[in-house]
Amino acid sequence: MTASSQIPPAIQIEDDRTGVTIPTLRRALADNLYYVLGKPPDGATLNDYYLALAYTVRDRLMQRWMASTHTHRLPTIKQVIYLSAEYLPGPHLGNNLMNLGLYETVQQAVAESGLDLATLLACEEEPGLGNGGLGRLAACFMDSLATLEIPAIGYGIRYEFGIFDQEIREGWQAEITDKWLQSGNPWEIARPEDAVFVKLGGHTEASTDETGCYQVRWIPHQTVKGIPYDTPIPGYRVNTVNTLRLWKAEAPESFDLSVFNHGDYYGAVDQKVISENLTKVLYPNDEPIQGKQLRLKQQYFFVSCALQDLIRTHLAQGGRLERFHEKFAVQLNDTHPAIAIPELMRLLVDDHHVPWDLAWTITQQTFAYTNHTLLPEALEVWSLDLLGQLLPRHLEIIMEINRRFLEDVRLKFPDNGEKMGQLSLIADQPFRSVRMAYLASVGSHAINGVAALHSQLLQKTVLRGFYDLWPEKFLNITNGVTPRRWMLLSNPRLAQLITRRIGDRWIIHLQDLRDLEPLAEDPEFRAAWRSVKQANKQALAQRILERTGIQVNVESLFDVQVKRIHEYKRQHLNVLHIITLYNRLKQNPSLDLVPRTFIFAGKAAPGYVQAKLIIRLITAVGEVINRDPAVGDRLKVVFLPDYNVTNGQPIYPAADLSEQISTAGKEASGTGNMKFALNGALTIGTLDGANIEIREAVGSENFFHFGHKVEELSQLRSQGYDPRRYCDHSPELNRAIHRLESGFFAQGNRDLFRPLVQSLLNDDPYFLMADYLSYLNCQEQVSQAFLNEATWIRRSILNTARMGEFSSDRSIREYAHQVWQVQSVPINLQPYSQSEA
Ligand code: 73E
Repeated sequence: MTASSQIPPAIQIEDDRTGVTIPTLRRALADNLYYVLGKPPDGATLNDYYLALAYTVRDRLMQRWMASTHTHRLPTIKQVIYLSAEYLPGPHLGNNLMNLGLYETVQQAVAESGLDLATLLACEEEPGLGNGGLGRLAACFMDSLATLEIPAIGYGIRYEFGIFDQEIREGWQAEITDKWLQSGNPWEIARPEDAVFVKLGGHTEASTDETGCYQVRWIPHQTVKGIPYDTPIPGYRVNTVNTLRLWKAEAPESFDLSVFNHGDYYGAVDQKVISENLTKVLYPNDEPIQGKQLRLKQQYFFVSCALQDLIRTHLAQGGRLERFHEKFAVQLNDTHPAIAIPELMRLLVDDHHVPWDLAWTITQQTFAYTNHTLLPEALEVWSLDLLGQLLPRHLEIIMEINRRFLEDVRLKFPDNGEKMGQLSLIADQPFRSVRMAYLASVGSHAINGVAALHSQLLQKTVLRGFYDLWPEKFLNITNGVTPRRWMLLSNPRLAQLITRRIGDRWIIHLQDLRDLEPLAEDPEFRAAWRSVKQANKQALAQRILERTGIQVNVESLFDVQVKRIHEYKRQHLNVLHIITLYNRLKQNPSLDLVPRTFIFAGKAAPGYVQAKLIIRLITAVGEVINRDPAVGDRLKVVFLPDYNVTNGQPIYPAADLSEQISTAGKEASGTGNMKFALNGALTIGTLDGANIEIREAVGSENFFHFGHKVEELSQLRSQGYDPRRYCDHSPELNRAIHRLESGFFAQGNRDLFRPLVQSLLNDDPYFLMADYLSYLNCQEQVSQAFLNEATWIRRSILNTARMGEFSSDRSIREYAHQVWQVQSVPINLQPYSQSEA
């Protein structure tokens, strides 16, 4: 007998929690339905089946997740800590199936059990824990971190109510509370054993201890308990499974017994309600929420939970606090978590008795700050009053950071009192407040913007003084999107076509899409490309019909603008174009016009009156145009309700034209612009945010650009901008504005759109009037280009082929090397007991 034949054949134990054959998956599904959900197959709802399937998939992540967590905790391994008040991961089931490589097998297993995977996937309520681009970016980054096998934890808030669901009622936005947790969340695991306590309010007391050391004690008014809920974030076809850890606030005890015993039952329950309110709801605003104490509480709460969690695990692993920054690289997703800087100082100095100077070095080495906006109204400040009430100790620490910082400034620029005022973390006007972007800049070793133009403007405007002080701290890292969700999952037809021709490495090396370039000349490939686009348009048309009752022509140009509704994003400029085309048709009914379907989607902040009016404008223009027989199916205007990750997925693959038309200098980056171009839409856009880099990448001949540049707009402004002048010089603009003024789209009501018209005619802060003509001419070029199908498809292929650099994998590699100094850590899948040995 040979040695090898003595080894018994590998025994395959097909465990119901790990096996991936079809019979095992079917058994696991039935098992989870019965034993986890307590439902017999004949009494189960579709949602029960969805939950059973989700548990079946979660089981198959568990070994990788535990191995990753175990490995990532080792003191020698540096971990990325992403602090973000928002995450928009989208539905997990489809993504997890794909990343595990189980999509097709599970589809078949489910089918053999008499179910349809697509129907089960549709049961999942997505976690809408963010407003828009910033939260979605955090989710793309979590996907890329795991795929690149970089150890990471995302910390955030487990809002009980996420972003509201949007309905359109009589043309207006109506907000419906989001109930994402209502039917159970199979992806999260509560970890009450890891709870931490967070102090709020009260006062501080200074003393000198027996060794003569100055000490400060914070005596809080209230304490809340933070309970972590963990969600696994698996990488694509790797063993790494990172963690998204979201915190829920609870009362420290269910009942305040002393109050209860005194007979004040309601008073006791009150405390519980007050605590739980903290993480009850996401502020549905993509601008900062000024002056709201609850918002500051939310920010402080999750940041304090996160830092306490890190210090605890670090110490438990035998780590030393002097080395905290060698174990963790903490990224601040905008200023929302910037209170982490004084909080880490407090934990180090007050709780762990680290000397101030050392604590400050550790803090600066730990944090890095990403700025996402330059809009002046969006720069966060907290009044000293409010901060002092809620976080008295942090206010003292911020004042001390500022005192020391300004002392350094004074030494560098003696006799320059003005400089000190400019750089101070404390603003005096219009009220005494902390400038959070300044605090984040002083407390971080790296500061980045999210697109090349944005980073330049950041250095020249908002953070100019800090750039002059420390140019070496500043860098640009252009945003990206994950090709897993935004191609593979959302555009399977295109993904398959591409993979058939160039293989599947592009999924993790998006630059490989370059190999498609020569195929742009191949008529057969072009035909296949066109078929995919048409099938995607057909699928979207079907959804449009179901959701809005509007029948659209799939041969028409699908002209799409989907994003938050905001004046600077200029959805109303798009509308002015639509009205102009309509006017032309009314003037000349036999006009040979390239048929278009205008598709809009996006939520308006509930308190943003002008944005809500823009939604009403879109629906009103649609109501008139869509039913005008003189128009036929040459123009259609659609507003798709409730834009979110789920509803966005079928939109990008079906677009011919991507509208990226913000006022130059206002959109920090944009990421929708990337999703469209990656899926083969051509862009019409201003030279703003990442549009500039997209245009450079795809080639200016494959991108329709228009509008004033940043410098041209500042010139216009300084010359005394007069929007009415443009009306006088353009009869078509004049006519379009007149249509609005006359009440034509509002059943004769001349008041309805008056606020919009007045804003355009009187100050037009976003320069719609100045850019109108250029936009119109550019749209004419788009129409002409669309008429030539062969060259349009060629350009579409070239867009996709050249979008490789806009993968969030590239962004994350840049953060890893230039900011975090972290490496990939492949995860070994030995059974846990062996890896312990
Ligand atoms: O340009 C986008 C950018 O692509 C920017 O407006 C957005 O961040 C995206 C990702 O970098 C953004 N969101 C917010 N600030 N910038 C924001 C502000 C307050 C609350 C919520 C979100």
